[in-house]
Amino acid sequence: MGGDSNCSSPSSTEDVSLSSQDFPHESNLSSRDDECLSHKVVNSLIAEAAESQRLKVYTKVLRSYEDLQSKIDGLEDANSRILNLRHSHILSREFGAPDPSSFLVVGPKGSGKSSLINKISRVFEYNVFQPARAQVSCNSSPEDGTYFIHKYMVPRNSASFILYDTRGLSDDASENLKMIKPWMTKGVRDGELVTRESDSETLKARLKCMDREGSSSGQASSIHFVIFVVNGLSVLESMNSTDETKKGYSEMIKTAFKNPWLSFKDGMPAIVVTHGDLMSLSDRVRVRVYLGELLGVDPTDQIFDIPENDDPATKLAKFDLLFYCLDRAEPCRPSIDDLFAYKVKAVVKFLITIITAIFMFWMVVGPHPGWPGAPPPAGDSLQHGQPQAPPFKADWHKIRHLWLEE
Ligand SMILES: Nc1nc2c(ncn2[C@@H]2O[C@H](COP(=O)(O)OP(=O)(O)OP(=O)(O)O)[C@@H](O)[C@H]2O)c(=O)[nH]1
Ligand SMILES: [Mg+2]
Repeated sequence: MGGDSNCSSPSSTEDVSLSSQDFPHESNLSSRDDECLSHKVVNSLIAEAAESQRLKVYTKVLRSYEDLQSKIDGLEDANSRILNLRHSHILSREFGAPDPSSFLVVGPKGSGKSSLINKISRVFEYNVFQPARAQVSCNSSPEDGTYFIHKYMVPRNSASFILYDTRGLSDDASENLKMIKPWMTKGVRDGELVTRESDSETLKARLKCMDREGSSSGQASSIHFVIFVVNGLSVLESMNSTDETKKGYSEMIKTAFKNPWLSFKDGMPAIVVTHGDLMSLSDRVRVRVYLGELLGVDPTDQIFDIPENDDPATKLAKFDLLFYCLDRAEPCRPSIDDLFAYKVKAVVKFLITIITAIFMFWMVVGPHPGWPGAPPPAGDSLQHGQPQAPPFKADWHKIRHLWLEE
């Protein structure tokens, strides 16, 4: 500690040639001792306060798991509130409704980004036979994983919101900056290949083969908020380890998380901790408290524990995450009122089109006797006593020369 270095006793190997005035007087020594003592007391008080604060946060996080259990009754309500944001693409194209909120899913390689997309997507699917959407890498080979940006509308085919799966972050902060900045400033393209300078030649060649259709075309979409995914097991290992490589995981996520391009003004990304199903509850709580301190965020509010479980509490954690992100992406998201207004606009436009079409048809084909505004049929004038035109009678003998050339 900083204070301790000032309190070291004078060395016995000090230069004997120093004159007596160079040595501290007795009175000075005692005041310095007092100072050291007060430093130690202050430091121990600070350490105690920090520990009690940590304990408080730990209790709060632990309680948040109990709160999830008590909120399970609201599961259906949470589901329908998100589905109410369902956004028809025809609606947005035809009537200029704003795009649904788009969230960029980022995190270290193998942290569970693609799995998280499947976990979230599954919440809105009632057909248990629906296959998983995002490609999950099932071994730890460094060459496997997500290399292309993938767009996932959730629910499938009619988006309430959109998730973008990305390539894992690099250990090199400057490479991450180069990768993230264009996504956040120019937008992301579905199917875009993400390569890095440090990629091996074999990997580059393999990715080129995989990118047969070319990835640079297509319209770029803006990102409205970021979800930062970390592997809870790796965080736990790095917390407890003295091994520099394992400790490096925490440092890497700290640097990447603080990347200013991932934040929206003061709004830093939501953090998702995966692999909780492989940890004890106390370790899951410790990981969240640790991450809260490391990244400077509230672990109960901004860190979401989403393991590979299918229980109602995990489902609620997914909804909590989505509400958090939708709330932060507020300025870009169409409100339910907006969507109602767009739907009314759509119905009015549809009615106007139908009426115009009927009118045009009426003008071209002419009025049918039965239609309003059409002249009454011939029999009607007799009934109403109006004068009738004499019936036409042709004298065939007088006009037959017109055809027979006689
Ligand atoms: N037990 C458990 N395994 C998980 C969880 N999340 C992800 N995994 C596993 O972790 C491995 C990597 O998951 P991915 O979803 O492919 O990770 P990723 O972040 O998309 O990986 P990259 O695309 O390579 O960056 C897979 O074997 C997943 O099954 C989790 O919450 N619990
Ligand atoms: Mg992936």
